[in-house]
Amino acid sequence: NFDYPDRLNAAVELTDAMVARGFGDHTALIGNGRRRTYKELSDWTNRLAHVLVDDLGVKPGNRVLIRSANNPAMVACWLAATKAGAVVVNTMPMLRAGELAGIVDKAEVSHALCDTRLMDEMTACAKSSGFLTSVVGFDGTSNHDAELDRLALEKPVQFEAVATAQDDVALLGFTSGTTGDAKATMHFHRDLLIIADGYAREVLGVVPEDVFVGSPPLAFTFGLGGLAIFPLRFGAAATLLETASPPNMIEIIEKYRATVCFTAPTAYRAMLAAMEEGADLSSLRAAVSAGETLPAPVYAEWQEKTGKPMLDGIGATEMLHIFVTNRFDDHRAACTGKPVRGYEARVIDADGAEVARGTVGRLAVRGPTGCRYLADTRQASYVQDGWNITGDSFSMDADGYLHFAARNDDMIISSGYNIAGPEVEAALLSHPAVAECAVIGAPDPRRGAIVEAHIVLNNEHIGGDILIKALQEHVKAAIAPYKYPRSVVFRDALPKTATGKIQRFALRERP
Ligand code: 3SK
Repeated sequence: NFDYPDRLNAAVELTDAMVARGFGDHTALIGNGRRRTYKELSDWTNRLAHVLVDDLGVKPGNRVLIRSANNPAMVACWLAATKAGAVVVNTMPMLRAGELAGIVDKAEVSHALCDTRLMDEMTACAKSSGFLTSVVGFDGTSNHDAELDRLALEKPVQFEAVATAQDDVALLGFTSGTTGDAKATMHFHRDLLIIADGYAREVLGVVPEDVFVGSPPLAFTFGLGGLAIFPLRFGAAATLLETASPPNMIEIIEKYRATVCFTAPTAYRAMLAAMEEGADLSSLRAAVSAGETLPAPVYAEWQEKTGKPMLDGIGATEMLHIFVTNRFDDHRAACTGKPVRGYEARVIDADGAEVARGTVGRLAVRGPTGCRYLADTRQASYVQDGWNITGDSFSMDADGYLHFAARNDDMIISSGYNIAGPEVEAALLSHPAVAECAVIGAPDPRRGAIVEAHIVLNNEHIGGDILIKALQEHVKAAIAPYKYPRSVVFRDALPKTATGKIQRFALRERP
């Protein structure tokens, strides 16, 4: 049971309420080389909320976009906008103007708060948008050297947060569908607390002494939960890294004796290698792996080297966070575990009937959070009879443990990033040399999968290393650079059905 008052503002619960509960002097955020206590975070977010309401005219329900890498200022902006009753849209720092414009238009974003270092693409986006009324820069390095920071310094540290209802929308989480056509998932104020009071409390047993570290962007709900909501809900500390490469994470783990890590298997593999070189990860008590399948050897090696289990889990932006997971006292290799408290899971066939134990089918879940797409006809296929159909194939064994089989759709999951093949195809097709293309995920031992483009060239063009490089740069300039095809294969023709549809499965079936 998750019991919250009717009037509930999640940001107040994570800041002012923590101060009232005696955590004022505890470290809340670590980043940009300094620590901030809960009291400082509460004051900072109240000042920022004043700017949003008094100077920028943000009204409850307005959509506020935040563009930043993971840093304390991004967390503060998110909390401030939530205190002001806005609906926050967190975005990844690598997005280009065209991608930002798609989000702004879909979410009808009225205000954008942008790290000044990332302003160029934001400004370009603003020029083409009919919705944005203001774009304000903040200093992501926390030197308070940008417009938003300067305005905030003049404001009082008390702010009467908007008394939102527990089921008012607080967050729009964007996720790319298989078509690359982004979907926005709406999450209530209470949902932000449920993921902490469910998963983080029940599975991780978070305590105020915990120090969190990890790599997922705060713009991905996996990161927002794991690196902001979970620590702040329990008086713990969050370390925020703008570049969360494995070496940077290791440095932070060693320096701050971090106890809880959220990242993908690729990074854990690199951390295991670093342990061979003497890296000290002994402070970690919880290693959460999600976002891509955890290979059994990584799970086994982690257990062997640290003596602690790696907790594999599955979540979805639609569900907000992890809903099936292993536990400290109940974990197995090549197994995703059992539902988190409050959630139920079934494996069903195409007609919605439960399949026999051990049989692979579609994973369906229901619980206190669930999919609510913003104005999207795909809602009807994602939620059927109250069950969320996740798009993953699983089997459930005789003891009720869930085992991942495959992703049902065309998403490519590379190093924890979800990349929609059709979006990369569209970028490639805008290059004059490309006549036709099909993008698939190719297996890769380090990244899980890489983006592989199969390309038919226009007549006058000849394939080769120079053209491959040019195509890769072309994609990087058009869309977020991590989506570029690491592998390019030139072909005379693409396999097609009689009706002319490209048969991507034929490309995936490698000899
Ligand atoms: O695995 C995922 O894709 C995911 C998405 C949102 C939140 C949490 C997770 C693990």
